[in-house]
Amino acid sequence: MSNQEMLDTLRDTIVTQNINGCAEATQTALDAGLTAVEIINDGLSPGMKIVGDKFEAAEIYLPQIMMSAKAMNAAMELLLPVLEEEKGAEDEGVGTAITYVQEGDIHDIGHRLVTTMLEANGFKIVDMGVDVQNEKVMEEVEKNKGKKLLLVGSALMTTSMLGQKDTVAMLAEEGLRDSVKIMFGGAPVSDAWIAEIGADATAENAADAARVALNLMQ
Ligand code: HCB
Repeated sequence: MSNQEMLDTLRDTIVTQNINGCAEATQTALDAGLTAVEIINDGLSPGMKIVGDKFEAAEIYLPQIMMSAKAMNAAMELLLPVLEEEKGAEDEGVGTAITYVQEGDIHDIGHRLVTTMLEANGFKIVDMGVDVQNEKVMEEVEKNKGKKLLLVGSALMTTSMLGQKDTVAMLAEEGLRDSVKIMFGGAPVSDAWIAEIGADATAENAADAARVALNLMQ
């Protein structure tokens, strides 16, 4: 099977909610020498994009999305340890990253991928999980004040994305804005949004997030 055929198979297992097939296809691709980043960016994520578009067009419903997410998670069980190995730990000590998903939002697949990539690139991680209130974020930033600090927020819905604006405003109100760099991401987040709310950067995917994060820490 060619690399492209393997990537197409990975995409299709997500779209057809084939949980076992997705794990098998992931292992096959790893065994054939594809990197975890290629498998995610060029196989699994395009599948998730198709699923999202079908949901929006009312061609599929929530139970099907949940099964696609389970297929993605089955792949991630195999990929997360490989991602850490692929990057190694030679860049240790680049900074501390506080990662979280905005209040009201439980989409955690992208958040977990970004968190893993940052850890693999030498960041010390404080993972606050999903559905995190801004007040809790303030507490965590305050606690880590004085370190080389990066706030990494995800929002997958236009509603939860609005909370990012409040995050930046609250950091300014509490006198913490200069203590931390801010990278926000997730499908609805754009460069225009980052500029509007006064955050520092966004990133397209987990590999890009690691690159942007390292730049922000320089
Ligand atoms: Co969900 N959902 N969902 N969903 N869901 C979306 C996000 C919609 C866009 C689907 C659609 O309508 N087209 C939509 C949001 C619409 C909107 O607001 N614009 C939506 C909706 C509406 C909902 C519910 C409200 C549905 C309902 O209940 N009626 C509900 C909300 C629950 C809640 O959060 N309160 C819901 C539930 C679910 C699940 C539970 C079934 C499941 C999540 C399972 C889980 O995460 N454990 C789910 C899923 C899987 C999706 C889609 C299909 C895929 C998301 C995903 O995992 N993508 C998504 C459609 C889509 O996004 N196109 C759909 C794959 C990952 C790898 O990509 O974008 O998350 P990512 O992360 C990337 C990238 O953004 C970047 O790097 C990551 C890695 O490459 N990145 C960052 C992420 N964070 C970053 C931070 C940084 O600083 C930098 C980069």
